[in-house]
Amino acid sequence: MPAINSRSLRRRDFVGFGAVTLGSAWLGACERSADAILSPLASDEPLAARTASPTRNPLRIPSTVSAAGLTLNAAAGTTNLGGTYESNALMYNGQFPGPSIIANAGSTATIRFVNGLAQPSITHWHGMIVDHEDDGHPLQAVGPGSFYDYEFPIAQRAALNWYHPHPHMHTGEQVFYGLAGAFILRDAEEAALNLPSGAYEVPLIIRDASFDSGGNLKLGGKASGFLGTDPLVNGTRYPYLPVDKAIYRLRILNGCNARVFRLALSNNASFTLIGNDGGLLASPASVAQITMAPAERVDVLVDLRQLNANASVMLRCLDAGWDILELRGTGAVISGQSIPSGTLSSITPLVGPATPDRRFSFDGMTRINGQVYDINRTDFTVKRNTVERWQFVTNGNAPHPVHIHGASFQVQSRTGGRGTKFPWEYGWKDTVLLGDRETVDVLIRFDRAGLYLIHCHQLAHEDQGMMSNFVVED
Ligand SMILES: [Cu+2]
Repeated sequence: MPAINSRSLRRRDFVGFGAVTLGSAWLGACERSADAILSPLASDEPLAARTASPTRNPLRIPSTVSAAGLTLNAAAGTTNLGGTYESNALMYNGQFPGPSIIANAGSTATIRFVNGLAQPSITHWHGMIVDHEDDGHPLQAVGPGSFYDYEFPIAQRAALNWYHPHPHMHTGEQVFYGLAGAFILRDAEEAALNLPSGAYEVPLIIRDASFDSGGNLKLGGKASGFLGTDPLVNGTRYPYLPVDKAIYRLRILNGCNARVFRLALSNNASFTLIGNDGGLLASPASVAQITMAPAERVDVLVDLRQLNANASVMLRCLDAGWDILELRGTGAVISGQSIPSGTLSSITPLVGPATPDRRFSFDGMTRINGQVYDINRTDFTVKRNTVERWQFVTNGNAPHPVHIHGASFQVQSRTGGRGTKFPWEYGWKDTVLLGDRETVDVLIRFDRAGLYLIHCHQLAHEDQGMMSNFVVED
């Protein structure tokens, strides 16, 4: 295994940092939640169908920051979730979700993560293809009051990636209480398409949550995974977004711990799907519904050019019965936009073996190929610059959103279960949904040597051990 902390200056004790603020009572409650998620509870979370018409709150749009010279300070605080909803939270730079990090291809990210939490933490840049020292592996977690310095080139195509904690056994809890944010990459290929931008490009971090009687976020514990009672979009309860008569580009991330969304529009219009985890698709696809597992992203255009003032369209989850976001018309007319057709991007197919090189069985709620995660154990090694075919299977307890660090992959096939490769599974992916009875094959090639991870992104499964270390070597 490569030396993990060879650049020892990256991490430092930060004596005296914020120590006074870390002992609040609610963080104690947080610790108990962490215990709870590791043991099954008797009751299921209710799947509340939302039939009432709540007062809606303006959708929060996270502030944007450059990836160059950024400090991300994770700490406990309180946040307004819209209207009168106030909650305790864990936040990056006091924001829920964290600020949207923006970077151009060819630039360099220099980011200091400062751990102001009462637990170990480390930040993983989900979807970013970086060397292992910058990947946020749980071995790199730093304790309360310490920091970790990242420096990596942005050497990949435009995409909506994101960032979140990745400490061993605490990821689900820290993500649930608010530690997540968008990491948006830009490049010339995307810019040439003249896609809707500015106010017409909207990042949507969609997730579920539950609350205690005081309105504070409350993480219920179930080994099989947390399902919350209400949706939150960009940290807003019951959000609405004022929209012009225009085409909107929605950059959607499923930021849930466990819930799979089946998204649709209430006017039965289709989305124009233009991208996913790894950036633009080769060509647009018209889809009426999109299934998204935790950590998956989609990039869609929604045509609201016929939406009159005060009329609205809901972004819905058909499975939960939720109106997640109201798109509320202003009546203002915007001209000069169009829905692209034809080629969006050039995607070179990976060429690799027809039969699997490796098979990963996602077993129960805690194991891959029969083994619970051991942070100090390397489970297999992979040759750099070699295309391999990896096969994912499960003996139940899905959904298992399978996520790989260190490379993007191309989905080849899904047999059994839903039995098809969906339009949002073309192009480049870093997370793919493995359902019960399904077998999913992907092709993957690693361009960097180092220690990386494959794991289930259902965060209760991940924290309970459904994760595996591997080393890419020359
Ligand atoms: Cu899983």
